[in-house]
Amino acid sequence: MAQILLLMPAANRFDKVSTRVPNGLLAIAAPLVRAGYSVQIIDLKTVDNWLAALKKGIDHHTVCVGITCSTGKMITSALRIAQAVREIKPDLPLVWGGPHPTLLPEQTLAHPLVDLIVVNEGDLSFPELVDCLAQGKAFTGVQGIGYKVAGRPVLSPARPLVEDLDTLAPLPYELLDLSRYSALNVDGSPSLDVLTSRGCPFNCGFCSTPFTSQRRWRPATVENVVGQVRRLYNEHGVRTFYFVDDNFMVDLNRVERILERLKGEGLRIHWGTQGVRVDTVNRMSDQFLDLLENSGCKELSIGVETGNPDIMRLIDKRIRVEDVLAANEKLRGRDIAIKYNMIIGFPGETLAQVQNTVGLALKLAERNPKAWFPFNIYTPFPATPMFHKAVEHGFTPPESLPDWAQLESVGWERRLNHWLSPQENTLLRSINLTSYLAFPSARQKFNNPLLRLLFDLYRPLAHLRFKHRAYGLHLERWIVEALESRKLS
Ligand code: B12
Ligand code: SF4
Repeated sequence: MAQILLLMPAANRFDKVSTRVPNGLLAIAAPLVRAGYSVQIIDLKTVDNWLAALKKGIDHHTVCVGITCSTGKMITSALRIAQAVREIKPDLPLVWGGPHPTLLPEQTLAHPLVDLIVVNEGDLSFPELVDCLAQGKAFTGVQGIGYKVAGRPVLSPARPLVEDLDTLAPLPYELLDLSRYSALNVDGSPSLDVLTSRGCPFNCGFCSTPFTSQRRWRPATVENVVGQVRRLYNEHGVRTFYFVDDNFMVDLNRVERILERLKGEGLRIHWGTQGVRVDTVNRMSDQFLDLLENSGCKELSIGVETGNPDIMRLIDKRIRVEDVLAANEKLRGRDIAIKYNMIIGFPGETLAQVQNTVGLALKLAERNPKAWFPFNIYTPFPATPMFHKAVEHGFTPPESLPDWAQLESVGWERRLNHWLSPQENTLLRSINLTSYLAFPSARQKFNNPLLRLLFDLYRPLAHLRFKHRAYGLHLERWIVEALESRKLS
């Protein structure tokens, strides 16, 4: 039987903290399994010896190897695997897909370890391409792919986005050992990421979703979402779900109907979601919030980004600091962890503005003890509205696939040109590390018991540092960064 091998490279510090299921690979595996192909997924986050797994996985039935890839350190891992595949079976086509090849298709194709790419959604393009490869037919007529002619990158016409998510094949979870994954550790029960919609109608300056989704939000129906949850609940024992949509709550009525249906069917779950906007929270009624809490909601991940009106405008967030404070008042007092995502270090942002954002976080935490605040350092991802602003401020974009590995969201400013002075950068890195570890609600993110114990031990010190902005002699940061740079080399 013709066989396809799909590979998830390793990424960064978050791989081990909370090991997330590779939904992109499951999505492209689904139609292949339905069409009768034998599909294998090797996830470097969960296998102990990926090279041995690769050697075992490739045989004369293998049609091609698919590699998913985001911008950043994952590229280094992806190239390493691609090189290994070349050495095992030199004529096996290497097909790349995912965020990075989608955002920079020609440059990705220019690398010798990339034979073909799928641009943007692969649900329809990839099975068509695989059919062509398996049957030895020409693939140049397949929409949404890239290939090479005489070594030069050529892109086929773009494929329209999938409009009706209900038409997609069910995800083949049997290809993975689900016990190795965790999205949110509420009570130690298995937890998994699930997608209920794609796309987002907004246009935030740091985000590439407006580019890839063309600002079109496409929801699966209530029946489809409940069916996905029911299946994971009954067949795989999953009790905690994390909805990883770009924007889960565009339609509050739909969320309400999903939660009512789950309750009606007796599916007693815990759940969390990313992709919640502040203005959406401010549209929620008390009844709706009661429903969230009673239906087992354990975390809402909300994009606040900054505590400064000028930066809010710069990033086109379309909310005000007052809206954030109002949303916090609505959410306080409930048994729901609130993850307020913050970004610091935007081009042109002053240290005083950074400290304002820290101040906003402390104010929110004072009113709501269930709040926590991962502060990330702004990363100029390609194809985002703010990318050019970053270049204007001194960012030198990498020019080849291997070089984009340096734009790893954790630590890119230590490797590429930017606008921050060394002192500013050091401060931002200290805020970044301590913010993740300073608040108790972050605990349920850790699925590794040893890391959870370390978190418990270190958290009081992290909180002291964050609250008093005391980053002198930041030994912990040196240790973490030294360990990470050793892993990078
Ligand atoms: C869930 C999610 C996460 C989760 C889990 C990610 C995971 N499972 O690995 C968490 C919270 C951990 C996370 C973290 C981060 N994320 Co994130 N995340 C997402 C999100 C919202 C959904 C991913 C998903 O499941 N999509 C659904 C599947 C079906 O889509 P997909 O993976 O893109 O796959 C489709 C196509 O790309 C294609 N495809 C994918 N792979 C392949 C492979 C082949 C061979 C082929 C043919 C096709 C193909 O076909 C698939 C089906 O159509 C995306 C946004 C988005 N809409 O994709 C951001 C996104 C991927 N994340 C992003 C970022 C920036 C981050 C962080 C760096 C944020 C931060 N500062 O901390 C971190 C670092 C993550 C890491 N380990 O490197 C960016 C990536 C930008 C880039 N240039 O790479 C995105 C695009 C968000 C954005 N709009 O900016 N993330
Ligand atoms: S950050 Fe969130 S709200 Fe803004 S465009 Fe991206 S997905 Fe949409």
